[in-house]
Amino acid sequence: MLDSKFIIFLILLISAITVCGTQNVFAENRTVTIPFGASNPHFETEAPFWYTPPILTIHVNDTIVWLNSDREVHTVTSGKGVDRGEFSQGKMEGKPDGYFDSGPFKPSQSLAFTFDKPGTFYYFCTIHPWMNGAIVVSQDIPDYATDAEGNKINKWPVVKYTDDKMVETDLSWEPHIILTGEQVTFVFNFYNPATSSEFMTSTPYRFVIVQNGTEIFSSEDSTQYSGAYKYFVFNKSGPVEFRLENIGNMNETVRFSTFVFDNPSEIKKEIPVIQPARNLQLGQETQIVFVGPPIAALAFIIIWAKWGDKFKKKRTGEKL
Ligand SMILES: [Cu+2]
Repeated sequence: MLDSKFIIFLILLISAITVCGTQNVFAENRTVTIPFGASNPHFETEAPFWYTPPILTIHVNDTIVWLNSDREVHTVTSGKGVDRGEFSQGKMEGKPDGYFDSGPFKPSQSLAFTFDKPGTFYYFCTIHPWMNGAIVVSQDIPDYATDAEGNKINKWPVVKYTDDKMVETDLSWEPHIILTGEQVTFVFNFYNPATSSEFMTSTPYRFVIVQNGTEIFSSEDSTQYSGAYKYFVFNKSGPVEFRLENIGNMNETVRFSTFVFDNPSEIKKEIPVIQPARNLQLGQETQIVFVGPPIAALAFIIIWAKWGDKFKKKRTGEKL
C-alpha cells in the first residue's frame, strides 16, 4: 500500500512540475537577425533592415536571441545610435544606456538577453552606429484587480478595519484596474463595526498614496457625513498603497494596496531610423518625395496667378 506521506509528496511534486511547465510555456524565445550587408550605411546595401525585425514586441520574461548573419563583427548595445541627420553630419557615436551590451560578436555568433521589465528599449551597433533597432516589452494586464501582493480582489468596496476594530473603512477605486495617465476616483466611507452604522458626523482623516516607498499624494480633510472621494492620476507603474490615517483624530490607520500598470497607449513607438535609406517605407523620409513636390507646385501656381499677368504683359510689350 502507498504511504499517505508519499502520496502527498507525489501531489506536491506534480504541482511543482505543472507550475514550472506553465511558466515555460508563457516565456518565449524570439530571434532578431543581423542580415548580410547591415554594416553598409549607404544606398547600395541589399539589407532590408539593420536588424530583422527592426521593432519587435514581446512580453515580460521573453528572451531575444540576436544572430549575426553578416560577414562583419557587430554589437547589440542598448541606447540610441545616430539618426540619418546626425550620420549625414559625420556623427559616429551613439549613446549607450548601460542596460545590455553584447560587446563585439562575430559572424554566426549570437547573444541572448531576457527582458524582465516592461518598456521600450532601443539598441544599436557601436561599430556601425546607424544600425538601430528596438524591443517593445509589453506588460500583461490582468482582467481583474489585485492587491500589491497579487491576490485577486473579489469584493468591492474593499473593507478594512483599524487595529482596535473601532472603525470600519470601505474603499473603492474606479477603474478597478489602474493604468498610468488615467484618472482614478477613490470613494471611501467610515462605519462603526459594532453597530454597522455609518459615521453620520464630520470625520477628520488624512488620505495618503505611497508608491515605491514615497508619499506621492496627501490630503488632510473631513468628511461631510460618513464618506468622501478623491481623484488622482498615476504617472508611474508599480505597487501602490492607499492609507487612511488619523481617522476621527484617533491616530488609527487603515491600508489598502493594488498595482498600477503602464498604459499600453503610452508606450512610445518613436524609433530613430530602423532601416537603410533605399528600403525606407512610405511615411518616413520618402514623404519629402511625395509631399514636397505638390507643395512646391502649389506655391508656383499661387505666384503665377499673382504675378503671371504682369510677366505676360511685359513679354507682349516687348513683341510690339
Ligand atoms: Cu555593426
